[in-house]
Amino acid sequence: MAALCRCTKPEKIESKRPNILFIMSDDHAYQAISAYSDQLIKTPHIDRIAKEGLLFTNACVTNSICAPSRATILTGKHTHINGKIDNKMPFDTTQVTFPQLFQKAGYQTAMFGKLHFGNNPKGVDDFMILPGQGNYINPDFITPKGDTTITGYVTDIITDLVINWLDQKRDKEKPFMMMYLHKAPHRPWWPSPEKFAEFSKKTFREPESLFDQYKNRGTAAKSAEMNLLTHMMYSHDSKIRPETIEAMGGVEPQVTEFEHGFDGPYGRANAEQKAAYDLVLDSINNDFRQHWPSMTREEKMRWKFQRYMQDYLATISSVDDNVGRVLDYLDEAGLTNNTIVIYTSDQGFYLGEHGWFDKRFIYDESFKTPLLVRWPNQIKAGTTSDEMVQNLDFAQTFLEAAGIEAPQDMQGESLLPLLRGDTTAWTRDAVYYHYYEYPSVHMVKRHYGIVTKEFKLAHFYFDVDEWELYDRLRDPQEMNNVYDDPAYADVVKSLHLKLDELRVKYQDSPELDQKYINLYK
Ligand code: SGN
Ligand code: CA
Repeated sequence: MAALCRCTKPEKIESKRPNILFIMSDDHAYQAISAYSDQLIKTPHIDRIAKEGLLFTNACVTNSICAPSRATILTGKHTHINGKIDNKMPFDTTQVTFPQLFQKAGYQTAMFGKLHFGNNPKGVDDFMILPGQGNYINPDFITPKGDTTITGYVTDIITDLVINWLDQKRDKEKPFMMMYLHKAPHRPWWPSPEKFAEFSKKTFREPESLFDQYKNRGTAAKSAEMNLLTHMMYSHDSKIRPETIEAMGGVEPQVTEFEHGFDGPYGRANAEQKAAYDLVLDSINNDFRQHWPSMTREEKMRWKFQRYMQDYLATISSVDDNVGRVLDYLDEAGLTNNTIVIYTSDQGFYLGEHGWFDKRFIYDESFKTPLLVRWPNQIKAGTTSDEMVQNLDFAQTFLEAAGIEAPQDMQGESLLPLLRGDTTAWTRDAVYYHYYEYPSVHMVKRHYGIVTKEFKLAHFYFDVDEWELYDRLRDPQEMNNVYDDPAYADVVKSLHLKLDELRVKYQDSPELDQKYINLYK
């Protein structure tokens, strides 16, 4: 109504529109956020978003891998429609993305951090993005004015850029839409020297399924290459110097090994930074040299798990500190009440569950993603929702919150009713998932499926033709594929029908499956 009233100054209307601060990290498992579980790490600053807002406990992605998740977030469309099926396929930049719509509607828009594809994001007035995966130490950035390198630790630097833009560059009379995109905690997990020292002394609780033998599962789980013992690399991941391995006369070979896995990140550090890392590296390497040769397979698995968690969680601790800095800035600048703050990840991650690291599967740890939303003007503090929401829904949510019309062909649903606590307006009872990047790193087979709060039905295809069904309530760890269990015959039948309906609703099809197989060759 206000828009029709000539007596209202445009500035006034502008100032009522909410700001959007979209914070996304890369590969941040919900198991590593204390608002979800405090077994591994305390993340007080990220938790604050849920404490003062809403925690989604059943949020998930449509395709658990980096660039496709980002393309889905930007376009509000499933992978098979926006065409960004995997990390390799180019992103069609002629598509409408939600930042373009915000820009057109008079918002100031900016993007800092990891985008993963392209070098000229559309719809943002200002940006500094990492090329590709980016680097933890002294990272390079692509900017509208050319490339630059900044000395320091990536998580701190991205945050400095965000706070500096909010404080110095934005027009304070206009609303903003900021995409604050962390590289952490993506592999290879290089913490800041201080966090490296702190976390390398900690011991973490092992997941129950660390020694999973993949019984009662399909071929895909058995053939995936993401096992901590057999696929996590000595140098690249566990930070064993090549010289240490040489001095030991070699160690048992891995399935894959990067020649410069260690030197890639470490080689970027300057002398002072190296000196700080070296203290911790020396102790890790000495321990490895002394104990590794006499360890049993089980002990080796445990050692690798602890090394993994120490570094992965240390990078998250930096993310948490930096999220705290930004939340403090919002408070100081008086922006808190009318800014929608979202914390999410591009997908979940395995932290030793099923013996794994990485993601890709429709199984819970990688299918689900953290989602915490704060908007004091609209969301009741300390609430939770277990509705099945997806990264597909973000664009329409932000657009509706800003009063901008969403294009008809976006495929998600605005989460605004849920944010406002109105569950009756929310009718979705199942979501659709489709993963494509195979054959490729980690060798997770192509699959699509349907997930409800109770069940998960997935079809693995291409070089297999296998169906899996999990009872999410009775078997939350997804250890038993009950697809052929006669007790589930009715469930199988009804989920097949529902899956067919979802494929039609979202316009996916056997023809498209084949098209993306052909394009991949
Ligand atoms: C790299 C990682 C993989 C990871 C992919 C995709 N290897 O290839 O472990 O699955 O990225 O990650 S690494 O040796 O480079 O660390 S994604 O988040 O970009 O999809
Ligand atoms: Ca990722």
